[in-house]
This record gives sequence, C-alpha cells and structure tokens, in this order.
Amino acid sequence: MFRKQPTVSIGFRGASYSADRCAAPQTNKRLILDSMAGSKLKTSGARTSCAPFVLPLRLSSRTYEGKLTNVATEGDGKTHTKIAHNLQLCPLAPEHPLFRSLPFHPKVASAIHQLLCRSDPEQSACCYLSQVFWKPARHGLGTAWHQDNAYFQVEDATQGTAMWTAIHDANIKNGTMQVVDTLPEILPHERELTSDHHITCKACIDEQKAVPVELKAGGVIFFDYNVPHCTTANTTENPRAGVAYHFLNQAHFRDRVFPLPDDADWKTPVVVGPLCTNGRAEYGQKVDFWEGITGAEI
Ligand SMILES: O=C(O)CCC(=O)C(=O)O
Repeated sequence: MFRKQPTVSIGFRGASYSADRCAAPQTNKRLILDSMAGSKLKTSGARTSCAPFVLPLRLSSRTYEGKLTNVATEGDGKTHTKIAHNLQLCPLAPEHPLFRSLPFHPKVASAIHQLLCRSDPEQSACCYLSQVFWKPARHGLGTAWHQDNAYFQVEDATQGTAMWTAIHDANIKNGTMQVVDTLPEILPHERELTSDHHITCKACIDEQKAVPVELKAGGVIFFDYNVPHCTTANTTENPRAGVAYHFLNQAHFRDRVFPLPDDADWKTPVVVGPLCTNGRAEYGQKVDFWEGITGAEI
C-alpha cells in the first residue's frame, strides 16, 4: 500500500489535523444517533467466507464472492441494489496480516503520535477502526457527507483522526474525498437512504466550500473526527478504492457505540506510546512486522 511515495497531507486549508488543533481541543455537542442506523447494519452484515480482495469490474450482486458487501440501496435505505454500487468491509484489520500490521508501521505510528499525542512520550493512541471502501467502475456511488464522530461519539473529536489512504489514484473524476472545515460540534445527521446504514449531515453542508483532495495511489490524508467529508460517484472506467483507519488518543478511549456486524472481530490495538505492546496485548502476539506479509517494501 505504501510502495509508492506516500503523501502525508496534514493541515490542508485548515480542514484536517494540525498540531495546533490538537493542542486546543474544542468542545462537542453530543448527537443522539438515530438507533435505526445501528439495527440496519447488524442485519446487513451477512458476509461470505472466501475473500478475494481484488474484484473483477463486473459486479452484479450484493456480495461478490467475498467479504466486500454492497451497502447501496434503491433509495429506501433497505432494498439492496442489484448492481453493486458501494462496497465496504469493516473492520478490515482481521482480514489480512498486512491490514493488521499497517497501523503499527513507523510512518503511521509517528504521524499519529505527532497528531494525537502531541509527541508527548507519555501519551498513547490506539487504532479504533479500519475499513475499506470500494467504488466499482462506471457505477460507483459516493459516500454522503458525514462526520466520523456522528458514529464514534467521543467526547472530544480533536483527540481522534482518520487516516484515509488512496489505493488507486483518487481524483475528481472518480469521486475522491471532499472535505469542509472542521467544526466544534457534531451536526445533525439523518439516515442516508441510498445506503443500508449510513447517516448524513448533507442538509447542513455548503458544498461551495467543499475542497476535493486529489491523491496519487498510496497518498494519505488525516482529518479529525469532526471534519465533514464525503466521496462522490465514480463514473470512470476503473474502480476506486480507499482504506480508512481511525485512531484515538488512548486517554479519550470510549467503548463502541457505533454498529458493526454481530460477528465482527473489533479490536482497538494501542499502536504508539507507552501502552503499546506491538500487538501482544490485543492479539497475543507481536504484529508490528512486515517481512513475509507481502514480499514488498512498504
Ligand atoms: O472512501 C470512501 O468512499 C468514503 C470514505 C469515508 O467516508 C470515510 O473514511 O469515512
């Protein structure tokens, strides 16, 4: 994933994390989530067991011989589209040793330590969630405007950051990530009816202020949990995938309030700081190694 030169974009137009933002935490209003979002995801979590990660271009069912699940619906929030428009897998880390190890990579851990721990050697941070978003060629659907903290509901959104990595070159044509400036509060979210579980704050967003973030494959952006963001449609001839990891300062950890499939193996390994055991505490073994995983330098 990091074979190409990674671009760590921190602090673009003030919408993503900067050290200053970390140092000046803002207060959040709490949003009471519509519980509908939770129950829907549980029932839509059926996944098959063989898992080719690279999908052919033609996808014609909700799930295509793997664990990526089509979450797109016919506009009613329930009925899955016959053609897969929006594929996801969450959590991602249990699916391959590479995805389990990646949050421990020194480049990742160092960025997270600077952003969330203000480089303080006494502070630790964990990986809170991992996901992949796959938008098929020609009919890939975007993910509507939302703030991650509408799902996570941590007390202080500046203590958490997303790390979104472009797996393919991500540009305006294939619906790359768009952001607006971060906010001190969680905006009202409602159910997004083009998906079986998403929620959205699109009614509150001034799209004129949206900043598309174009990245080469392997490029990475970080943004705090209150940054409203979305992706748009992929109408190009090629698929577009992104991998998102979410990190949280360990002192601000809260147990999960967002939904996951019933059988999800949700772990929150501490990836940096004095509480980090390189995976031993969470996985029973050291997982911060790459040799033998891909055969490639990452
Ligand atoms: O990659 C995408 O299409 C959506 C990513 C996203 O919304 C997220 O990481 O929260």
